[in-house]
Amino acid sequence: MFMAELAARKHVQFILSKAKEKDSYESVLMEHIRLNGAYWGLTTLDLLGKLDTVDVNEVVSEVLQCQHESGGFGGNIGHDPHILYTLSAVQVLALFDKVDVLDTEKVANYVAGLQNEDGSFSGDMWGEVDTRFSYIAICCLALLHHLDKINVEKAVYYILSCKNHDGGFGCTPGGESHAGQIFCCVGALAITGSLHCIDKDLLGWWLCERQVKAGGLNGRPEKLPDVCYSWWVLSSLIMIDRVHWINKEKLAKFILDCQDIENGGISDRPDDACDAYHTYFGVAGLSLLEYPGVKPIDPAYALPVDVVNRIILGIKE
Ligand code: GRG
Repeated sequence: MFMAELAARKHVQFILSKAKEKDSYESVLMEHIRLNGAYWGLTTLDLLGKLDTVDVNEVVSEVLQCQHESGGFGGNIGHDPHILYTLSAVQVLALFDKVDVLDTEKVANYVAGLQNEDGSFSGDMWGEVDTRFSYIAICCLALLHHLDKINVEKAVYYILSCKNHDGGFGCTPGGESHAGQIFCCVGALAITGSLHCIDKDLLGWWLCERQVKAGGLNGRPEKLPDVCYSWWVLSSLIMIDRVHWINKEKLAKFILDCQDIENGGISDRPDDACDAYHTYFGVAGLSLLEYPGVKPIDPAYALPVDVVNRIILGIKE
């Protein structure tokens, strides 16, 4: 089924070299989201079977240095806490089976404290509300075994209030449907066992229309395809059991065409510059497509399946 080949070794080198860069223009741009970068890079390495090339203690110590006294995590050392980086911290520790280095109750209290009266979640103390934060809170609390700290029913109700007539979901009620927000809403509904609240055929139709002629996926109508939507769209289609509605071979070819086979890395579209974000979502997309040699990833938790089995189901391999 797969015509082109994944340059896995090159991508591992690309990720490892990005982690070491300290002064490049790109690393300065990434500074405020270092924990997100760690999640993208380390999950890529795990999916490619190379997580053992990094020093666990170094990673754990770097993650812990980003924790704030409130229990939440900032994007880098000394930065203000935000729910976005708190999930990345928990996911990175989960990859190494090190969630227990945390005071999980304290982290969970930080996340739960961001739930609003209407069931929605703010990203931090400044109050911006977005369905991204609903997903993050639910995913994070599930990984910490503390979903009981929030009102799940209200959280689900709020997410459903962001559902549109086209079957998709937006950031807030009435917000335009966008594949990234759809992943968040469908993921949160999957984790809380609420997928029956979705019209799967209607949403599946909207999602499969995201595939353009070249095989790649866009995030909403009339937009250009981008490798990252291989994750946001495909994971959602898998969760609602409609992945057979897109052409998987053409999508795999599009992702593989976005590789830099000389220097490693994957870009948004063929021949653009590569970065850790698109490399991760490209490899994660191939994982969802069951590309040989890439570990399977869980579409709701966005972590390798063995990691989710260990944490959520308590299955040790
Ligand atoms: C653990 C995988 C994981 C995610 C955590 C942060 C988050 C939860 C989800 C983000 C979902 C999201 C909104 C993704 C979309 C990102 C993106 C490429 C936005 C670009 O939007 P536009 O409007 O681009 O600039 P388009 O493609 O619409 O032109």
